[in-house]
Amino acid sequence: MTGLFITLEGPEGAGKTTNREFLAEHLRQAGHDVVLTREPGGTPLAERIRELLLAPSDETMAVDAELLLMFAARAQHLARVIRPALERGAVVLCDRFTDATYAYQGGGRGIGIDRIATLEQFVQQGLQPDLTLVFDLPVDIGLARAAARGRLDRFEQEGRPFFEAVRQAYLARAQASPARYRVIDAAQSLAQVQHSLLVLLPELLERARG
Ligand code: Z5A
Repeated sequence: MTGLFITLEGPEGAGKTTNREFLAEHLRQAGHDVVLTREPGGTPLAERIRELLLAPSDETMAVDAELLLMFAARAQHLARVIRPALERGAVVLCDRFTDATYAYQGGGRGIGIDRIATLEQFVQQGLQPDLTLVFDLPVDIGLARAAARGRLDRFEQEGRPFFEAVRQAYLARAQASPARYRVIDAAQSLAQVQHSLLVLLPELLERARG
């Protein structure tokens, strides 16, 4: 693998999608082949799994079914998009990846970390992001941003304790492996957040040059 795999993580409304575009623009200006993608999703089939995962339903989804669907979508995404892009040397900017599974299914739903780690190894076979940007912000701000967008998806209908657990799980992971993670204060104005990203950009470009 010669490319660079960067993931953007954090709770809802943290600005991952907005800032993914911002970073892509700067990396492209520097001459890099940039692939923008997201999870769950990123291929037509994985996007269909995403619809299953996000649609509110009268039938409660079992937590194990949710976990397995996340990894099924990920297996497809890795095979069809992420691995081929990395093999040709591209920079992959992915909106959420397995850290989200540890945060939402682990922290939020209470699934044991060892079970998630088993699936992670099975599906990823050692592939990990080179760098993970965690856009951190207080739960209330994220929920207000999500609510302002209108109809809530199946995850966004969860209560405050769920999102608090998600946030803490992200922060714990970042603290445990500081070499891979950069935590960005996403409660700042968009201009301030993007200034923080510009400060990080030389490091990203350096890593992308390999
Ligand atoms: N999920 C999971 O459970 N397990 C997994 O393994 C994976 C995912 C991979 C879908 O993800 C759901 O899947 C997600 C977790 C679960 N559940 N939830 N909830 P998603 O990434 O598609 O959903 P999302 O996080 O809700 O996306 P989002 O709300 O679009 O968040 P975002 O991409 O971080 O934010 P944004 O779209 O860039 O910005 C949101 C709004 O805030 C927008 O109007 C911006 O203009 C505004 N914004 C952004 N930054 C700022 C600042 N700094 N100030 C003010 N306003 C801002």
